[in-house]
Amino acid sequence: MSSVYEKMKIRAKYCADEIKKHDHVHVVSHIDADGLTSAGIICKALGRSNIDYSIQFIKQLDETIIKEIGNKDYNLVIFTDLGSGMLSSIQEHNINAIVSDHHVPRGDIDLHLNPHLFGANGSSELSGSGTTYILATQLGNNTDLADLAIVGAVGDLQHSKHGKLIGLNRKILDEGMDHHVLDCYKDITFFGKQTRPVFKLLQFASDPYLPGLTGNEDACIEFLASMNLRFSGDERWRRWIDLTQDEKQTIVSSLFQYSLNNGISSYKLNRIVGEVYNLMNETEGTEMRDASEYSTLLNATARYDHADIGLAVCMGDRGEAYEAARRLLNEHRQNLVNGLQFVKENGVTILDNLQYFDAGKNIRETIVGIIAGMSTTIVENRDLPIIAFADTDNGVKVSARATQDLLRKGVNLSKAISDTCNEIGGSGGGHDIAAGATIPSELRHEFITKLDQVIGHQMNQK
Ligand SMILES: [Mn+2]
Repeated sequence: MSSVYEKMKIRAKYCADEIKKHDHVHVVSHIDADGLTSAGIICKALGRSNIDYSIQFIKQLDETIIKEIGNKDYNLVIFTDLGSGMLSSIQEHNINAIVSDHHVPRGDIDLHLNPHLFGANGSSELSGSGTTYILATQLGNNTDLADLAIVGAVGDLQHSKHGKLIGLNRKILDEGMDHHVLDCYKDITFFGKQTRPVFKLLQFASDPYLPGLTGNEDACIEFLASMNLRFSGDERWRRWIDLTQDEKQTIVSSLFQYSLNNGISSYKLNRIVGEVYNLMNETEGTEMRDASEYSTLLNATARYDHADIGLAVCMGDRGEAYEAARRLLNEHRQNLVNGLQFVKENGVTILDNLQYFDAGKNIRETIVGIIAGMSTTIVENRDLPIIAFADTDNGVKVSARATQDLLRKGVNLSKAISDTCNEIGGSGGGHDIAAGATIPSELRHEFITKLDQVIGHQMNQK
């Protein structure tokens, strides 16, 4: 009996053989970190096989877009990190397509590569980029692209549930380590180890939330200063990577002690340390060295309609495109700060089983979900999911964020959101911990009332 990985490779080989019949293909990918790395992987592989390509990034694959693609009469279209939910439509429009995706399949086509078809879980065991990596390895000698595959998996938070990558992601990680393009080890899990001053790691810590430190810059600086940890020789704040092993150990121990003193359960406390993933071909101290920072950099390009820049970074541009991506990341950070400030000033409305805020036009719909997630650091009640509304051109964007603790209490936001859409209107879905929808503006009130009931029901059933 061959393994799931071997079976996927056989299917991937079948898809790769089709690609090799063409000298030009069109790639359609999702506009987020997983979609960008998927596109980067397949475009690099195509380039190495001397196959021309064109590329298109989209937020969501719908009937209209599929029809447009169908009208273009491409010889072959490769869909990455999307497509599995729209297989019958792709077929109806007579598109010669390869779908390399990890979302739950609906329908069936011949050239379809998806972990679900082989009994693997597409939300924790393989991302769009991982699926596309398997495809790329059957097209040529592309094992070095395992690093991008892992960036996509981390971008989709596939490592977060278990504190490490599992399943097929793990196989890809192992391959990347064998080829010295990846490294993994246990370290502090907080964001920004490569590029940010150490106090920023604590200031933005949300999982676990550090009462008294999270969101409080002065307190974080003082906490570190009390350990004599502050500046480097040139009076600049040191980054995590600038610290010695002993200093890192001191901070981690102090954080454990601090958390214990502040009543954080050992279950949460264990999330301070977890597996982290480094890209060994990237320069230390750059975003691309750390899978988590890399995926954030890519998301910053995608969220501001500059997927082209993110893709160029994936393809290896460390000059102009990288500089542009960093500028977008800085703007993105400023927008997050402003968005959080909005939530601070306007507060949240608390219902029985959720809390929500309506950002109107004050927060971009593309970042309102992140702000909702970050709001756990400023709201008083962290035991309720946070829901956010933001105006869009065609209705209201709804973003919902939960915590691992809430999942353990029975909350499943993906299901709650789609059930509520079915009853009230709009369309949406996502993951158990993070989900979203777009609904007609006038349904805001009905939607939140129903969602409150649905989430209450989920927690009661547990
Ligand atoms: Mn994905």
